[in-house]
Amino acid sequence: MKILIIDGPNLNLLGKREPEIYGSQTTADMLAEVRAAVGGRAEVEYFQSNHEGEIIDRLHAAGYADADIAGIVLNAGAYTHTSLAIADAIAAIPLPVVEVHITNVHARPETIRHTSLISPVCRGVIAGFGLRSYTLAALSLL
Ligand code: CA2
Repeated sequence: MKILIIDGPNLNLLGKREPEIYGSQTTADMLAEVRAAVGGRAEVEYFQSNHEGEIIDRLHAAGYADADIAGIVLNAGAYTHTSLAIADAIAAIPLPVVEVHITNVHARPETIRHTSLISPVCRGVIAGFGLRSYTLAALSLL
């Protein structure tokens, strides 16, 4: 059984830019924490893209081509707030998707971050716990 983590745009910069908002830990640190928490219960696969269509293609493949994926942890980045296309892709696949955010998007000053187009089609939402949000999401899928 596999859990797939998908990161959207700019999340490749984690730990390298804006540490005051996103912390100084890297994606490798996040994956190590998730894998340690999940233990032998699931394999954890990671995919990051800055391109909306690639994220949609990965969701489709997880839902219809990769037989062993049990659920998806998705940080769609800023596409969370803008992408009806990603929302449609989530709705179109028969897998639970947990929406995650590093920051508490509702506490951020830009009001557009208070709206998520993907929340209504996700199984649940975890936001505001730093990189631990990913671990909490993976454990919720288990
Ligand atoms: O809090 C989150 O996880 C977000 O999904 C992060 C997105 C933001 O647009 C959402 O509103 C909330 C931005 C990701 C940018 O990631 C960076 C990481 C390090 C340095 C610069 C950007």
